[in-house]
Amino acid sequence: MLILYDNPFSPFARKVRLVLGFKNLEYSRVDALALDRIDKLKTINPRGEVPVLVDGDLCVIGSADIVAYLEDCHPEPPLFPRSSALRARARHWQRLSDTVLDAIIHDISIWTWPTLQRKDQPPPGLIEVGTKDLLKFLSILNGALTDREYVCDSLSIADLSLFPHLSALKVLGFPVDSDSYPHVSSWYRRLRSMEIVKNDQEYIKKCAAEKLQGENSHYESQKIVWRGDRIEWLVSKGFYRWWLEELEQGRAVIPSAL
Ligand SMILES: N[C@@H](CCC(=O)N[C@@H](CS)C(=O)NCC(=O)O)C(=O)O
Repeated sequence: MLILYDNPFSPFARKVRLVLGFKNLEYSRVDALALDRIDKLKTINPRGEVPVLVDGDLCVIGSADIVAYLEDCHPEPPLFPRSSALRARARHWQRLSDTVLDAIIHDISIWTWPTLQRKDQPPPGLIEVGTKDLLKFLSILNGALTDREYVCDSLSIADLSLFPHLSALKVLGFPVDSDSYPHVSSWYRRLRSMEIVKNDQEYIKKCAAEKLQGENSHYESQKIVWRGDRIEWLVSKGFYRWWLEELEQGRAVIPSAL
């Protein structure tokens, strides 16, 4: 039986859950970022990040590697298009979701995360710069979806990578004006009506009701685990002094590679 070291609210874990659903695979899941499970997670992934997939003796770390592993072991239904050009396009969009879209949304939404208890305000200008980049991303995606139902014509890893990030925007306080991005908007509705997406949404809702209510947090509520792409975006926009202060005050943690 496959075991997914999961977190209901992680977009990367969510991507893997959608892939497991798409391939109709059975698995069990552990909310590995819960405070009482994180030490166990670090024994299999020293970075302390989800998702991790365990298949017998094999441990696969990171969403893109997990997706590639599942595609190798269970090629049907395929997650990657047949033509080489479309496969390159699918990988491109998966990487853009994982590195660029994730970084922008992560860095501007810290103050609206239900799991973090930040009492301060974002550094001046951060939300504005992030919103501008987010809208630029949406505009590029809107162009890529012109005359297409899915990013690579038929449903692929590109769609399943993008969706978890974009579907978090409203909850995180960044609703998108659907009139400005009509192709993104109809693509989004198409994805949302899929059974695997609806089932996952139910799971997230249930976990939110169980774990995000009440006084005692199930998750780390003070420190943020920062990694490469998220730091890169922030630094490239000039917010390095703010981030250094976070590090010096012990509110920012860099994962251990080994
Ligand atoms: N590149 C990794 C990124 C995974 C990642 O950033 N996971 C975050 C959750 S979205 C995490 O586990 N962070 C540790 C923490 O928040 O304690 C992947 O694609 O799986």
